Amino acid sequence: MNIAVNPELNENSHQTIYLKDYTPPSFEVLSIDLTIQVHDDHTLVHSKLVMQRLTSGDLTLCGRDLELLNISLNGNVLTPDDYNIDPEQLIIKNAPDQAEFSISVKIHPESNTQLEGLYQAGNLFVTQNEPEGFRKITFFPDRPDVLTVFTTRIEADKKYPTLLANGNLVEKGDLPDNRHFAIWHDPTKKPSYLFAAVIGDLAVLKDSFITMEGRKVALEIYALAQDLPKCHVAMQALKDSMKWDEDVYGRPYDLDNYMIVAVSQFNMGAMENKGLNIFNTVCVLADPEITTDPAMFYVKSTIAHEYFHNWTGNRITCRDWFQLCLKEGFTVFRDQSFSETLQSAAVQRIDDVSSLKSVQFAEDAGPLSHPPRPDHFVEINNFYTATVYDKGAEIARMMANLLGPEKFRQGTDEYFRRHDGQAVTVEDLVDSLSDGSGVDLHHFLPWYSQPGTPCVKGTGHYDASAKTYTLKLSQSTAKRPNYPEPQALPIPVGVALFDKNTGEQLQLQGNALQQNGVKDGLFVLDQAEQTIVFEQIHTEPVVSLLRNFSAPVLLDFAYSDEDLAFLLANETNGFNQWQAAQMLLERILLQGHDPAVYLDAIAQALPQVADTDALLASRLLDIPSESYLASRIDQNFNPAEVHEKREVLLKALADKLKTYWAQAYQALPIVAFEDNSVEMGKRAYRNVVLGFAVRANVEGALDWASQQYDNAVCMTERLGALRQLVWNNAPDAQARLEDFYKRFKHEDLALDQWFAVQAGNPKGNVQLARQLMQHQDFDWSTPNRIRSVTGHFAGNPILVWTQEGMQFYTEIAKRLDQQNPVLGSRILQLLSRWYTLAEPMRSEARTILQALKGQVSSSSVCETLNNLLKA
Ligand code: 0A1
Ligand code: ZN
Repeated sequence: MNIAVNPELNENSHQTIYLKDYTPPSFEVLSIDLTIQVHDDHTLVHSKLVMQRLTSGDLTLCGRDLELLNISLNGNVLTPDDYNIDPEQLIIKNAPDQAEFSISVKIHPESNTQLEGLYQAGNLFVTQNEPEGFRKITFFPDRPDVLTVFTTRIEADKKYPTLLANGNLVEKGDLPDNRHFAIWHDPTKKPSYLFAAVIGDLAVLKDSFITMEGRKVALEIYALAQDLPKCHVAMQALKDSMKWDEDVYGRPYDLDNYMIVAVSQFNMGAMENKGLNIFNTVCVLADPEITTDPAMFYVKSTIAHEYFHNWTGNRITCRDWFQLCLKEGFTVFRDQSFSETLQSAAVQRIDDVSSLKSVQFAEDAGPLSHPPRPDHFVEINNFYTATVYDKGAEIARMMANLLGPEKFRQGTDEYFRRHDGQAVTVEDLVDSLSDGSGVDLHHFLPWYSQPGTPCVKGTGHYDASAKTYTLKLSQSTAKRPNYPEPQALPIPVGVALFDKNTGEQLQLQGNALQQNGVKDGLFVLDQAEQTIVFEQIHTEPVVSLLRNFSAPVLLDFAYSDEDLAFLLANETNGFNQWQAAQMLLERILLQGHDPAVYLDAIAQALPQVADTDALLASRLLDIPSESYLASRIDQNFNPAEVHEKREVLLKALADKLKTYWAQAYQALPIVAFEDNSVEMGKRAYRNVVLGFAVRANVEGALDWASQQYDNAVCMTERLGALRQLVWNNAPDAQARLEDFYKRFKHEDLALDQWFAVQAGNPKGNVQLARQLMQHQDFDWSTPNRIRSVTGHFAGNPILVWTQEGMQFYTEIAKRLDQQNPVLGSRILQLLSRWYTLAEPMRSEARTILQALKGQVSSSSVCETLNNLLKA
């Protein structure tokens, strides 16, 4: 019977699932034996499931797009009278307490374009089962709190020599008809979302790691043969991550092997399947010639992220998908901490905060706002969001900072001790951290369930005669529809005082201050309003707040512009210098402040920072993006006006330092490539300086760009130069674009950059983006290629927020609705701020979005569209 029904769904037929309705599974699965037989035009999946009753209730097996061939229970063939089946599940009536199933289904990976379940990507068959892909492979209780032992037999034609699944290889051999098989056994219990299989023809890079317990782990990275030389960076990052998790968290790896497979068609970055990670090529392949420094850094941090999941995600997993931030938030915090060891910690924090503010704050300010632990969803795929990942990481960070390294380690030790092998909740994490450290952290729980970005407001007053500095702080969070009145949250506010005259940092330690709740410079604001008095302050101070971005909040403190300029010059932590610059810039760009104070301050600070830390200098020149500025404007948003203001400021900054750019650029000649923080800093700074030099019309600057392109020894230099040429319509632009295409047309990831640089051209237009999507190398089956156009075009709100721009995105969402709804939904989310537009654009936007209704039917795209229209 074919149950692969694809009914015309409308918004009402998609079910909303609530956290409050969670019920434990009624059966456990003691083991599953899977046989996957791959053929050119279909795949057969046979499973033997041994199940045992835990509680009363139905025996439910999830299944989607499966053709059920036969099913037997405890040796008896079942007929349709014995079960209820619908497009989502199979329910066994009156199931016995011990149930052994044999089930055979037919599936079609060769035509699976959604990239969930088992799918064919080129010559490779791979799985993606998080969150609910396994139900597209076979019938199973596909929920994260059902863990079992998997044994997997894979059979395929010998044209696919690589047959992989989780665990240890126990047997392999030949079969008739030029076919062969491999049997894998994973000794650890795991939920179905961590199951993986790979069938293809791949080369492998091998290495090994000796754990702190003295066990040797075989490390293998599988990729197409031509990509194997690009796997060394990832291999080193894997070994570094394994060592770091031992050193910092005391967590060794458990299995005998760790495999990574590179796949070019993948919806997300990578996937932490137990012992068999599957990676988007963009997150694993790296070579200076085709990979920019930030992209190479992304490879290292993604390798770390997936590796760290082995403890935070796999050995301890989530009870239900509402708890997604339990594994994701904590793991992002862990990968960010690891990445700090690879480059300047200040720059790592700048990059993490900059992305938090431009993506998560924006998400939380609009119709897609949700708490890190949502309490309902229609499609869980829509909740792999910046809020779940990045705000989730900030919550873990706040608790870690409050405890300090030693107590935090006691807390995490307790978490791993209590819950290894279990599927748990956010409460379980907070309980463990509290009990292990001896510090009660339960007041942090509301951070997980309350949406919106809190705003901390404040004033400071120095009393010269009393020698006191009084800080008044208050917090507020905007109420969101369908959520209760927001409550005050515990907000750790990093505080330092600097002597206004000398710039020296003042000591805050002392009894008086401890009584006031400031410990080691961290004050926890946990009421609606609080006052703190610093005593024995002998000279007038400037306060630095929210140091190192101690909480994910907006800060609105009554600084004068001069105070901020002071902090830009005198703060001892590079992150705080950057933050001071950003606050000044927001005042100029959003509140119309005079830029003079900023321009003088940056002109003074920059050369010195550049000499000591070029990477930090490259970030100090960050000007808030138009998208970020847009996220701060809640009504009457006029994209052209924001663009113009930003351009004027950029020009003023470029002109202010016109002579400096020339000097600075000449002082940074191209040298041999080295992968370290210092050289990466120089490359980043050279590109930023080049951009300003071009903007300031420094004589010959566009020729420098052409020369930099021609002499480049790595992609960071080549692409940095190409961007200037293309974005400034330089006479050389076309020739260099053609050269780039010729050089890299066989390197998919480099070709993505070729698409991206053109799609992201601020002087481009929708027509150009559409043309790129008509190009012979554009490929609708590869999400990276689609994103290289849609994602980079979105960097220019002036182009997006036009009728043509919005239509461009809704057309793509419509096209992907059936083909790849996960991707379609993510692309549609780019329009989430439509309702802030000034009229008549706002009404036009509504009309365009409304026109999409009825034309889409996937739960992912429909849920996003419905939410957008609720704004
Ligand atoms: N758990 C992965 C992210 C991921 C989520 C869904 C996917 O397919 C729809 C793929 C990967 C991570 O956090 O790395
Ligand atoms: Zn993750």
